Amino acid sequence: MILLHIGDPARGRLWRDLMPRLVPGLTVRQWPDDAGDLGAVRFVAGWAPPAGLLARLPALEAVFSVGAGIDHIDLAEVPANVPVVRMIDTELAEAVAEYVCLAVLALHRDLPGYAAAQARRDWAPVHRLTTTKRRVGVMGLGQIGRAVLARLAPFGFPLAGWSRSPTKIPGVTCHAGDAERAEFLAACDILICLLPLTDETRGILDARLFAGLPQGARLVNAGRGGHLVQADLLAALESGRLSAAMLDVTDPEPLPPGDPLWTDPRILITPHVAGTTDPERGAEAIAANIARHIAGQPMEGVVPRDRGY
Ligand code: NDP
Ligand code: OXD
Repeated sequence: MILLHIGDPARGRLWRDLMPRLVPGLTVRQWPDDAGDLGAVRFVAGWAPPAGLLARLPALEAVFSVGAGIDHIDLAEVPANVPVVRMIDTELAEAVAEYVCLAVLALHRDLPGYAAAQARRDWAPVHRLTTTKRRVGVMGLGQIGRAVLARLAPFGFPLAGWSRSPTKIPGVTCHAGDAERAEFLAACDILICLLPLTDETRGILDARLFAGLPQGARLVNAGRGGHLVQADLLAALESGRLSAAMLDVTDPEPLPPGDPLWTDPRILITPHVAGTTDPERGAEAIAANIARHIAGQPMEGVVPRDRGY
């Protein structure tokens, strides 16, 4: 039983040693240097399978994403009968929640402005708002959005959320769909994007959306770079519609050295590190799913193809 690992060779080596202990009979091979007989590959796991590879795997039974998102996998290349399975891991969700707390507090307490003032050696305090007066909204109320809201709750920010289908979260004003989008946005002094990247959400953080936010709102994007129209963010910062942003994801990644996002003093950038799957936990989650699959039980995190997330 062969699992072909695609991505970081160090993780591939760890999985090669660890996974056979978790699923007896499983052998882990590394793409492309140690791929062996592609005809024997039953599982693929990692980040982005190279174009054309999956068509060369006649025995393929499942494709596992090492991340919570699956947008890096071209679904058109995955045979219809082969499930695509995303990573469900509470530790990953908690890591993103920790990052978003950092970002929300940094923007709430005007850190980008103070960093710029420090560079000018300028002692320039600004008025501090209490958390109860800073409204925070989360786009995407999935496993990660909910973990983020739970971590933000003790700070006292009024919390709101927006998802595709209606939902209820205690202590959070929940909105759903296009019909309730404007009402949600109008109450977000800090907006956090934790959506999956799909045809519906690509470019959602654009001038139209920013126009619906309160004047001077702040943005955190920890979803995907493809959610953000970068030129619209720069224009919104220039006009004062937005006052600051923290971005963990960009398009492309890495962000090219000449990109104007790098040097805008109102923007804090991190290199897609909000939540990275711990290699051992990732192996355990995928091994557990393979064990379920072999036993004829449903796997956890299978992505409905028509939904795309
Ligand atoms: P889930 O699939 O659990 O949740 C997705 C949420 O987004 C759901 O609430 C869903 O609504 C909502 N949603 C999807 N499409 C739309 C839409 N068109 N309009 C409104 N709401 C929509 O995903 P996770 O919470 O596990 O992860 C979310 C994303 O976070 C990942 O896809 C990835 O892009 C990003 N991520 C980033 C990381 C980083 O390091 N920066 C790390 C991990 C994840 P509904 O509830 O109705 O289905
Ligand atoms: C993920 C990510 O999707 O790390 O898990 O971005």
